[in-house]
Amino acid sequence: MTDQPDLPHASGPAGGWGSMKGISRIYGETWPSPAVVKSLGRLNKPKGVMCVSCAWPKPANYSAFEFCENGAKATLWELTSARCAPDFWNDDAHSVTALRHWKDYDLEKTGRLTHPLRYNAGTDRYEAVGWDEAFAAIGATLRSLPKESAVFYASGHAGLEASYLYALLARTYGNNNLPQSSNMCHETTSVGLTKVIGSSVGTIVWDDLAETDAFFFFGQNPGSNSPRFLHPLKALKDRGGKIVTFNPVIEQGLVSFLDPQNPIAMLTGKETKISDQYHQLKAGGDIAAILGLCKCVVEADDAAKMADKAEVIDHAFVKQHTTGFDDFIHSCRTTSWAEIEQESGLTEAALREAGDVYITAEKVIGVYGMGLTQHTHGALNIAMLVNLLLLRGNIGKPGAGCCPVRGHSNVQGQRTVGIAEKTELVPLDKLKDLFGFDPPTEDGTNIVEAVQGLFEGKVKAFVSLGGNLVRAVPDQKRMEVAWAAQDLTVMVSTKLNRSHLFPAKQAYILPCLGRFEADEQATGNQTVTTEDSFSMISASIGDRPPVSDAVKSELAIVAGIAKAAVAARPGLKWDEWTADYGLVRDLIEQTYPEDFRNYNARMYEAGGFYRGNGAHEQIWKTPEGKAVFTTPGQLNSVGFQDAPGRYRLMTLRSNDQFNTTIYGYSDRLRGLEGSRDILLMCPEDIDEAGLTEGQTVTLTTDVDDGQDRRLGGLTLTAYKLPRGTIAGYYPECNVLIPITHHDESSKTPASKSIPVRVGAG
Ligand SMILES: Nc1nc2c(c(=O)[nH]1)N[C@H]1C(S)=C(S)[C@@H](COP(=O)(O)OP(=O)(O)OC[C@H]3O[C@@H](n4cnc5c(=O)[nH]c(N)nc54)[C@H](O)[C@@H]3O)O[C@H]1N2
Ligand SMILES: Nc1nc2c(c(=O)[nH]1)N[C@H]1C(S)=C(S)[C@@H](COP(=O)(O)OP(=O)(O)OC[C@H]3O[C@@H](n4cnc5c(=O)[nH]c(N)nc54)[C@H](O)[C@@H]3O)O[C@H]1N2
Ligand SMILES: [Mo]
Repeated sequence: MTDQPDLPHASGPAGGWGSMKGISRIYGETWPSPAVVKSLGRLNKPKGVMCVSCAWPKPANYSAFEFCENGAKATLWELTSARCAPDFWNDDAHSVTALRHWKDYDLEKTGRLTHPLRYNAGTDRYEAVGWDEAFAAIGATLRSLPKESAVFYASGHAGLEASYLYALLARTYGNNNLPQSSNMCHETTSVGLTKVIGSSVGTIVWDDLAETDAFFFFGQNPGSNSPRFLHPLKALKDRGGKIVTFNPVIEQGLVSFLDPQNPIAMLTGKETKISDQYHQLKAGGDIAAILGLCKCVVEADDAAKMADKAEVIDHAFVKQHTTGFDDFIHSCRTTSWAEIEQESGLTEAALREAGDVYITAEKVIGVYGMGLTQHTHGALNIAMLVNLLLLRGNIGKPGAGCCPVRGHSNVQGQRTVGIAEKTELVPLDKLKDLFGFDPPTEDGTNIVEAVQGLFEGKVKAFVSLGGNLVRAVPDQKRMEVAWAAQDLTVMVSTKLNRSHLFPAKQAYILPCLGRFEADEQATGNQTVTTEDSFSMISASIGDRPPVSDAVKSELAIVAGIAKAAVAARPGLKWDEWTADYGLVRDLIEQTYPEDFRNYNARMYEAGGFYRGNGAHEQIWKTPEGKAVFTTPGQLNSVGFQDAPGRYRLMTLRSNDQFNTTIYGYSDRLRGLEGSRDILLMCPEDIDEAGLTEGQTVTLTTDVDDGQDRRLGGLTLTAYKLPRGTIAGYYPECNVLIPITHHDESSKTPASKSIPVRVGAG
């Protein structure tokens, strides 16, 4: 355990002047108009714009500046004055093939896309095309293909209205092939949490943050990925609460925070210490670590019983609300501390110290992110965290619960309104009634299945509502070849990205409005809505001038494709819906009446309106009607054996990126500057491997399936990590992940524990 962790590389606190510098550097690089500052002031407020960055909730009692470093960067990046207009392609150096040698950062820097584009194989360039012509050609190709061979992917950006119609487009076209970015992200949550508490989303609400006694963090990095979370963390520390963190990397945001919105703190440099305890466990060591915590609870409960003291396990809760308790307790008692230490990489003493905090706190929130979801046994990681919470009744009472922190701003909401490949999640009968067609009943493909379909040549057309799938998925090298072999790629995008550079036989880039821009339709400027990590639904209204006259809204583009690809029927009113998004909200309300009651009025409520969640009320929608204790079948989540020379590679995000969008080369909060082509390894492992810090190394995937996966040119960087755990950046390392390496139940790629070897050169 590291009580006051000494940082591996010098870095200031999260927030503070560093975050101001980060924002102003992006301002200097993107040169948006000064009016942008006004847009920042509207962020995350009623009748304002909901941030395009992460899905952290928007408080009802908002502050003057309700945004963070991350949100400000994403805003400035979207509102850049740079334009990637059709004349970009006139430059001799700008063929599609040549652009493949550009870095992601340089592609993004070309600016916002202004016109619909079609690939011309003769010139190896994209060229401007009219919207009607593009829609007609896309529709004709889609209609000519077998229905099951087209895939409709969504990254978690687009609002609920466009997303609902997108799902309807796929179903009226004829399939449920609706994979989404959560398939690479929190699908483990959707599957894992549903199994154990009957809810696919987190159970806490905003007020719980102010009531809790302790946060337990497992593999979530608020400093980089959801910085507005740092405010409730600081508030907890100010009122004497505890924070305990489990993470192989010492993340600055979980060490200390200097509130950039507090002028006195900024001037005095008075930072808040965040984690009381920081446990650097092995990548994939969470099952053992949490079992250790549970063992402490069980032992303390036994001791209390012997001494006739108050019980430590909430037996009344366990009896009334759970099943599987006896088996689970048995595994806590019979698993030895030696095994737990071996598998977690933590000492019994450290785990007992963390266990004491858990036992002492009346109300605990368990927070997690990709550090739990992106493993072969990711769902078991989540079930273990739920076990820990259930022992003391920490789900469904004020100040307590399970808090998965979602990524994209509307990633959770897109699933809510029907972007789902699993038909059990969608009220198909309602769709049949509303629109007068027979929705396809066969499940569609998730991301892994879609990529496998691409590799096998079965997938022939890919429509993408946002995102950069070629860059975000595993097996990226194979993906580039398979993507380009399709008949059709259609990408609804704001900026140029790597997925555009592997055009299919017919390839279109359709540029869309960003969320800050006014969305003028026949009935006036439109409102869109999003759902955050706490299931709150909020309106968002853009007011900036559109990036060009030739871009369309996401909803208008979805409707345009649908009109061309799907047979007309009286119930399908694509034009009317485009004219008035309120009509689409009415349809959403009719499809999901419990969640969206009085939708058009309630969406303007400060902080959004709550969609509700059974588990929050201790109603467990599991087959057993109870919350489920899970007895672990193994003690680590990695799904492969340790072997000499084999390491567990974690793929990390820097503070200077939003997924595949790279803002720059500063990972300020980890003290790493200037390059993303690095491999982090602890000094002991570097010595043992006979390597030297600063030398160039190559990573090779240690999986024997006939594929050669390697990534060279990485500078070996000594870093404070547990033995055997190494780290590189996402998406650069995605060439190394086999598509078959995923969570067993949800198929979320296991991007936090890839078996690799490290070689010189
Ligand atoms: N600035 C910025 N913000 C973002 C994003 C971004 O790319 N940049 N992406 C957005 C998206 S889509 C998402 S999903 C979220 C992602 O946000 P997070 O869920 O925070 O995801 P990561 O940063 O990938 O990883 C989180 C942490 O897991 C730790 N970790 C790795 N392996 C393990 C393990 O085995 N056990 C434990 N306990 N910890 C482990 C890593 O060290 C890291 O600190 O952020 C969103 N916000
Ligand atoms: N190795 C590894 N791989 C990972 C991860 C990891 O931790 N490690 N994380 C995974 C996770 S959590 C996720 S969510 C996925 C992300 O995968 P994706 O969601 O597919 O990727 P993004 O980088 O978020 O997509 C960026 C692109 O979206 C487009 N875009 C931006 N704003 C808008 C908009 O408003 N509308 C539209 N239509 N387009 C827009 C731009 O063209 C931009 O280039 O990656 C996954 N891949
Ligand atoms: Mo994500």
